[in-house]
Amino acid sequence: MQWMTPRPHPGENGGFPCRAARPAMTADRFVSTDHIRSLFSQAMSHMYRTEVPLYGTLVELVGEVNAGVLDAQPELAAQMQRSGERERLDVERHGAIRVGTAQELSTLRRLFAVMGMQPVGYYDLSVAGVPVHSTAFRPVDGESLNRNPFRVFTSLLRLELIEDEALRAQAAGILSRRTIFTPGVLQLIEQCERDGGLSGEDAWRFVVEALETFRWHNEATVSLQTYHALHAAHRLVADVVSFRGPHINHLTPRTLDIDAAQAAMQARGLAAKAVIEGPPRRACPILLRQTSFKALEELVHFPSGEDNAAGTHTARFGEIEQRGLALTPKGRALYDALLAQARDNGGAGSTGGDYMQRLQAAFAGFPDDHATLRREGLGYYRYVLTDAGRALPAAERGLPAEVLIERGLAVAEPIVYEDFLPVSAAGIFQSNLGGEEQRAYAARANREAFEQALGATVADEFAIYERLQAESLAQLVA
Ligand code: OOG
Ligand code: NI
Repeated sequence: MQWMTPRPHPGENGGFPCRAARPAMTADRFVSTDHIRSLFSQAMSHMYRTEVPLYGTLVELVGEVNAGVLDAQPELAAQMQRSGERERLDVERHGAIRVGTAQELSTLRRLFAVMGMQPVGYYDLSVAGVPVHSTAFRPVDGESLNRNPFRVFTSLLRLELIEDEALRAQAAGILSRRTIFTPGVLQLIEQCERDGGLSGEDAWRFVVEALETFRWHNEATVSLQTYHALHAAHRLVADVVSFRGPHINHLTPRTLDIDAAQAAMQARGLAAKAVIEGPPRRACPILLRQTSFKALEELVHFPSGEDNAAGTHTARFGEIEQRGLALTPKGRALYDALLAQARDNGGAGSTGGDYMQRLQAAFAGFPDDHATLRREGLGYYRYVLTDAGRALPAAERGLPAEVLIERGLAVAEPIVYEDFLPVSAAGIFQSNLGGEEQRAYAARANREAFEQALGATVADEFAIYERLQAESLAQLVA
C-alpha cells in the first residue's frame, strides 16, 4: 500500500510549517517520517534565514542559477523530471552541527530517526587537523530521498585529541553539565519510539521543540578566559564547548551549476572560497563539488559582561554544492587517486594558483560520458523502462539490461550522490575556522568508538546505492 504525502510548500517565504498542510498518515493515527522531515527542514530553513540573512540571498541566487540551467538544458530538466529529482531540488538542503558527548550524539540519532534519517558513513577529520569524527544523518530509500533528501553532517568532538589534560577535563566537565534538548522533545522522541509514530499535532510540536537544539545562542556559558583557553586548543573546541547547544552552522542549497553560482556569489560581493572542493567541472558531474564563504563574525557575550574581540568567532557560514553521479568503490578509488595526484603534485597542495588546472589535468583520466562510466562499473545507475519498454509484456522484457537499452526499451539514469567527501569537508572546516590553522593530529580513525558513542552502527553508503540500482533492475521485469 502506498501513501501519498502532500509535498511541502516549496517556496521559502511561505514555507514555514503550517497547520493547513494535510499530513499523510502511515497508520490511522501517524504522519509519515517524510512529512516530519519536510516540516523540520522548512522550519530550519526559516530559522536560519532570520539568523543569517546572507543565507536568504544565497538561496535566491541558487534558485536563479538553477532556473537558468533547466531552461538552457531541456534534456537535463526532462531527466530530473523522470527520476523525480526535479521537485526535490527546490527544497534540498544539508546542514551541519557539532556535538560534544556520546550522550548528545546518541540522542540526536534518536531525534533524527523520528524524521526518517539514519546515520550513513564514517568520516575521520583528524587527518586534516580537525579534532572530530562524523556521520551524515539522511533518508536512505529512493522514495524518501525524492520527497525530501534533507541531511545533516554531524560531528562529535574528540576531546582525547586535546593535549592539555587539565583543559580536557575542564571541557568534559562543562559538556557533562549542559542539556541540549528540551524536555518536550525528549518526551516526544520516547513517545514515537514507544508508539511507532507521531500524530500530526505531535509532529508539529516535535518540530518546534527539536528546532530549539539547533538555534544559535550568542551568550557563552563559559568565562572569556576559559573561552580563550579552549580557542587556543582549537577554534572548534571553543565552538562546541562554550555554548548551550550545537547551533546549526550552515545550511547548503544544491545548485545545478556551481561555477555559475560561484561567479554570481562573487558578483554580489560574497567572498566565496577561491577553490571549489571536489572534482573539476565535467560534462557528467560526479560526487560532490562545494564552495563556502564566511557568513558572519559572531559577537559573543560572556557571563562577566565582556564581549569577544571582533573576528574571533565564526560559528556560521554559507556554502553551496553541486551533486553528481554516485560512484562505485571502483569509481571512488579512481577519484581518490586522481584527487591525490592533483593535490600532491610537487607538494603544492590545493592552494597553489594553478590548482584548478592541475585538477582538470589529473581528471582527464576519468571517463566523462555515461555510457563508459556505466560500462566500466564506475558509477551507479537507475534503470527505467521507456514507453516502448512498458508497452511490452513483462515476460518479454526478461533480457539483459544492456540489450533492453540497445533496443530502446530502457534507459539508465545516474543515481545522485547523497553523501559527503572527507577531503572536501576538511577544506570546508578549515576555511570556516579561519584559514591558516593547520595542526595535523596523528591520523586516528576510530569508527568503533564513534559507533559506540552513537549507540548504533553507521550504514555503508555503497550498499545503499547498490540496493537502489538492484531494485531498479528488478523493476524492469516486474
Ligand atoms: C561540517 C563541515 C562539513 C560538508 O559539506 O562537507 C560539511 C562542519 O563545519 O561542521 O558540511
Ligand atoms: Ni556542508
